[in-house]
Amino acid sequence: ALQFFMCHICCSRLRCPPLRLPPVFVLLSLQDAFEVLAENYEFSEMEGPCLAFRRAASVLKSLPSAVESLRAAQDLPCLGEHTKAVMEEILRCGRSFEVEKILSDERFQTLKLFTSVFGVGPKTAEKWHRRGLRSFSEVLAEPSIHLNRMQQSGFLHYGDISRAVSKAEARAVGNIIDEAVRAITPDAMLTLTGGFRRGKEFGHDVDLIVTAAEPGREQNLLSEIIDSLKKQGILLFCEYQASTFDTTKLPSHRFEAMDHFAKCFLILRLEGSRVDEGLHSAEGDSRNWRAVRVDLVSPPADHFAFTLLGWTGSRQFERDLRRFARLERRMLLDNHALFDKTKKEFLTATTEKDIFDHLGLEYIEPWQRNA
Ligand code: 8DG
Ligand code: MN
Ligand code: MN
Repeated sequence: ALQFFMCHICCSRLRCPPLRLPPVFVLLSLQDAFEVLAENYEFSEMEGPCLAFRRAASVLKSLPSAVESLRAAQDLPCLGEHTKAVMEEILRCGRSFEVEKILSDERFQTLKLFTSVFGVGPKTAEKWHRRGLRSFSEVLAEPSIHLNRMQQSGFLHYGDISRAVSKAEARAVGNIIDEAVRAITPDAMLTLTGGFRRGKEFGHDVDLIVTAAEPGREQNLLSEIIDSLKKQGILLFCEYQASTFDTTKLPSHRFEAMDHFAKCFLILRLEGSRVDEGLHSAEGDSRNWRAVRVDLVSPPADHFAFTLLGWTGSRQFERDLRRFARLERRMLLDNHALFDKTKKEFLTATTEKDIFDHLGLEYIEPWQRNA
């Protein structure tokens, strides 16, 4: 059967290439196979097939049990010819020639390794690969390569931030930021979002939304939180992006478009979280802290519901919801707003339920948005 390495520390099957980890062999599921194909297309910037395989992986994820027979596979929606062929091959022979070829492809492995660094996207990874670089040490030793601040921090904290964040760690991070917020103003509100809000046990980061009681009052909130974290000596990295939000602008067609609300990408030092000695840290290092990636976004209060819905994910769920709004309802939805193209007006919402109501959908609980 088809096999692949799984990192048993961070539970990530495909996203954790720290080479020093003892690998665990697992069966490669159909879903993993599709994710490999999707990622390979992403590396080649072929969005269409990439999304087709992502969607197929999501369809499988949403099923109550694994697909084990061709018959069960036949009735599944959203699967194209290519997807079906791969599926058939795996169900018939337990392996996929195409997937195996990708997994053993040197370019795929290198891009996978490089993009696992915080701040390194497919374009940068491709550039480094084209220059003949194949490992972190080669990248770090190359004098002509200038790493930006984010990438420098990405390499510096690589072991920690490629290790999964637990629910307890997410809660601890939430408490630290909540305390900072309450010291700044009593009427601001902090909300956990992202994968943890969907009930996931582990995540790659902690996603939080912070809002003030009234629109406009959130303006200095993020900078003040950042100052507070800095004073506490726990801010290891911070990239702050000021708001570029414009109330008159229509919601974006493109899902991948960046968020316009004020936000920051952080790496925080979380005390009391032990690091497994000898695995992710240098030998003999028994520090009692770890680095954690945190995303913080700060929308004005009257746009909170859209931000909550948009940042709760999953990415595939967001894509599907926006697509549904556009094609079935002639409405444009993004992290900021909902626009009705027929009425030519913005629709307001104070809760996620309001947004589902506008879309004529029953409320979907966060833990049902994992596909
Ligand atoms: P994970 O961290 O457990 O791996 O999963 P996740 O929580 O679902 O993924 P995520 O990468 O943290 O993204 C959470 C949601 O945030 C996702 O639905 C997309 C959304 N998001 C935006 N804008 C931005 C942005 O500018 N940067 C990032 N990193 N995420 C964004 O809507
Ligand atoms: Mn997340
Ligand atoms: Mn995030």
